[in-house]
Amino acid sequence: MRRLFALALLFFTIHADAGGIVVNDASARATAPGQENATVQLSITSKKEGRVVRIASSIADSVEIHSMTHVNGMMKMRALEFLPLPAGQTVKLGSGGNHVMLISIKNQLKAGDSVPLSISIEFTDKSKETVSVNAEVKSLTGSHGEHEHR
Ligand SMILES: [Cu+2]
Repeated sequence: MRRLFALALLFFTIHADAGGIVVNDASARATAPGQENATVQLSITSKKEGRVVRIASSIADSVEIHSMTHVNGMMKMRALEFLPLPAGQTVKLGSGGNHVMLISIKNQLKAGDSVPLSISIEFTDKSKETVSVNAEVKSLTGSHGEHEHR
Protein backbone atom coordinates (compact mmCIF):
# COMPACT_ATOMS: atom_id res chain seq x y z
CA MET A 1 0.00 0.00 0.00
CA ARG A 2 2.74 2.36 0.97
CA ARG A 3 4.71 1.48 -2.18
CA LEU A 4 1.69 2.12 -4.32
CA PHE A 5 1.32 5.54 -2.78
CA ALA A 6 4.97 6.33 -3.43
CA LEU A 7 4.58 5.31 -7.04
CA ALA A 8 1.52 7.43 -7.44
CA LEU A 9 3.39 10.37 -5.97
CA LEU A 10 6.30 9.85 -8.35
CA PHE A 11 3.97 9.71 -11.30
CA PHE A 12 2.26 12.86 -10.21
CA THR A 13 5.57 14.66 -9.72
CA ILE A 14 6.81 13.82 -13.19
CA HIS A 15 3.69 15.16 -14.75
CA ALA A 16 3.60 18.26 -12.63
CA ASP A 17 7.10 19.06 -13.80
CA ALA A 18 6.27 18.74 -17.47
CA GLY A 19 5.77 22.17 -18.85
CA GLY A 20 2.94 21.23 -21.14
CA ILE A 21 4.70 22.32 -24.27
CA VAL A 22 2.66 22.15 -27.45
CA VAL A 23 4.27 22.81 -30.81
CA ASN A 24 1.98 23.36 -33.77
CA ASP A 25 2.18 24.09 -37.48
CA ALA A 26 5.88 23.29 -37.82
CA SER A 27 6.89 23.69 -41.44
CA ALA A 28 9.98 24.65 -43.40
CA ARG A 29 10.37 26.36 -46.76
CA ALA A 30 11.84 24.39 -49.59
CA THR A 31 15.21 25.79 -50.62
CA ALA A 32 16.78 26.63 -53.98
CA PRO A 33 19.89 24.71 -55.06
CA GLY A 34 22.93 26.11 -53.28
CA GLN A 35 20.90 27.97 -50.71
CA GLU A 36 22.63 27.67 -47.35
CA ASN A 37 19.96 28.74 -44.92
CA ALA A 38 16.31 27.84 -44.58
CA THR A 39 13.36 29.32 -42.76
CA VAL A 40 11.20 27.29 -40.38
CA GLN A 41 7.91 28.40 -38.96
CA LEU A 42 6.11 27.00 -35.96
CA SER A 43 4.08 28.02 -32.98
CA ILE A 44 4.80 27.10 -29.37
CA THR A 45 2.48 27.17 -26.40
CA SER A 46 3.75 26.54 -22.90
CA LYS A 47 1.52 26.07 -19.87
CA LYS A 48 4.26 27.42 -17.64
CA GLU A 49 6.25 30.58 -18.13
CA GLY A 50 9.66 29.89 -19.62
CA ARG A 51 11.86 30.48 -22.59
CA VAL A 52 13.29 28.64 -25.55
CA VAL A 53 17.02 28.45 -24.89
CA ARG A 54 18.11 26.29 -27.78
CA ILE A 55 16.91 24.79 -31.02
CA ALA A 56 18.94 22.15 -32.80
CA SER A 57 18.55 20.13 -35.97
CA SER A 58 20.62 17.25 -37.32
CA ILE A 59 20.33 18.65 -40.85
CA ALA A 60 21.87 22.06 -40.11
CA ASP A 61 25.10 23.29 -38.52
CA SER A 62 23.11 25.47 -36.18
CA VAL A 63 19.66 26.86 -35.66
CA GLU A 64 19.00 30.46 -34.76
CA ILE A 65 15.96 32.37 -33.67
CA HIS A 66 15.93 35.67 -35.51
CA SER A 67 14.03 38.81 -34.81
CA MET A 68 13.31 41.19 -37.61
CA THR A 69 12.71 44.87 -37.17
CA HIS A 70 12.55 47.82 -39.50
CA VAL A 71 14.84 50.66 -38.53
CA ASN A 72 14.70 53.82 -40.68
CA GLY A 73 13.29 51.86 -43.58
CA MET A 74 15.99 49.25 -43.34
CA MET A 75 15.35 45.69 -42.32
CA LYS A 76 17.51 44.53 -39.46
CA MET A 77 17.83 40.98 -38.33
CA ARG A 78 19.50 39.71 -35.24
CA ALA A 79 19.79 36.39 -33.49
CA LEU A 80 17.96 36.13 -30.20
CA GLU A 81 19.68 34.44 -27.28
CA PHE A 82 16.36 33.08 -26.12
CA LEU A 83 12.69 33.36 -26.93
CA PRO A 84 10.33 34.20 -24.04
CA LEU A 85 7.29 31.95 -23.63
CA PRO A 86 4.60 33.60 -21.52
CA ALA A 87 2.38 31.06 -19.70
CA GLY A 88 -0.54 29.86 -21.78
CA GLN A 89 0.20 32.15 -24.70
CA THR A 90 0.89 30.91 -28.22
CA VAL A 91 4.14 32.30 -29.59
CA LYS A 92 4.39 32.26 -33.36
CA LEU A 93 7.63 32.06 -35.23
CA GLY A 94 7.86 32.62 -38.94
CA SER A 95 5.11 35.03 -39.77
CA GLY A 96 6.79 38.38 -40.16
CA GLY A 97 8.69 39.24 -36.99
CA ASN A 98 10.49 36.39 -35.31
CA HIS A 99 11.50 33.31 -37.24
CA VAL A 100 13.66 30.24 -37.02
CA MET A 101 16.67 29.93 -39.32
CA LEU A 102 18.49 26.76 -40.17
CA ILE A 103 22.10 27.79 -40.76
CA SER A 104 24.26 25.88 -43.26
CA ILE A 105 21.88 23.12 -44.18
CA LYS A 106 23.48 19.89 -45.35
CA ASN A 107 21.09 19.17 -48.21
CA GLN A 108 18.62 21.07 -50.31
CA LEU A 109 15.17 20.98 -48.72
CA LYS A 110 12.46 19.67 -51.00
CA ALA A 111 8.71 19.65 -50.57
CA GLY A 112 7.65 16.58 -48.60
CA ASP A 113 10.94 16.27 -46.69
CA SER A 114 10.82 16.61 -42.97
CA VAL A 115 13.17 18.59 -40.76
CA PRO A 116 13.85 17.18 -37.29
CA LEU A 117 13.99 19.85 -34.62
CA SER A 118 14.83 19.58 -30.98
CA ILE A 119 13.57 22.51 -28.94
CA SER A 120 14.93 23.06 -25.43
CA ILE A 121 12.89 25.08 -22.99
CA GLU A 122 13.90 26.34 -19.58
CA PHE A 123 11.10 27.29 -17.24
CA THR A 124 11.07 30.10 -14.72
CA ASP A 125 11.17 27.48 -11.95
CA LYS A 126 14.47 26.20 -13.44
CA SER A 127 13.01 22.93 -14.72
CA LYS A 128 13.79 22.02 -18.30
CA GLU A 129 12.12 20.23 -21.15
CA THR A 130 13.20 19.29 -24.65
CA VAL A 131 10.60 18.58 -27.30
CA SER A 132 11.25 16.93 -30.62
CA VAL A 133 9.18 17.89 -33.63
CA ASN A 134 9.34 17.34 -37.35
CA ALA A 135 8.73 20.30 -39.61
CA GLU A 136 7.26 19.40 -42.97
CA VAL A 137 8.95 21.04 -45.94
CA LYS A 138 6.56 22.98 -48.15
CA SER A 139 7.16 24.24 -51.66
CA LEU A 140 8.66 27.66 -52.25
CA THR A 141 5.71 29.13 -54.08
CA GLY A 142 3.15 31.13 -52.21
CA SER A 143 5.09 31.25 -48.99
CA HIS A 144 6.51 34.20 -47.12
CA GLY A 145 9.83 34.69 -48.89
CA GLU A 146 10.11 38.28 -47.92
CA HIS A 147 13.75 38.29 -46.94
CA GLU A 148 17.10 36.80 -47.71
CA HIS A 149 19.91 35.90 -45.38
CA ARG A 150 23.26 36.65 -46.89
CU1 LIG B 1 16.53 35.40 -40.33
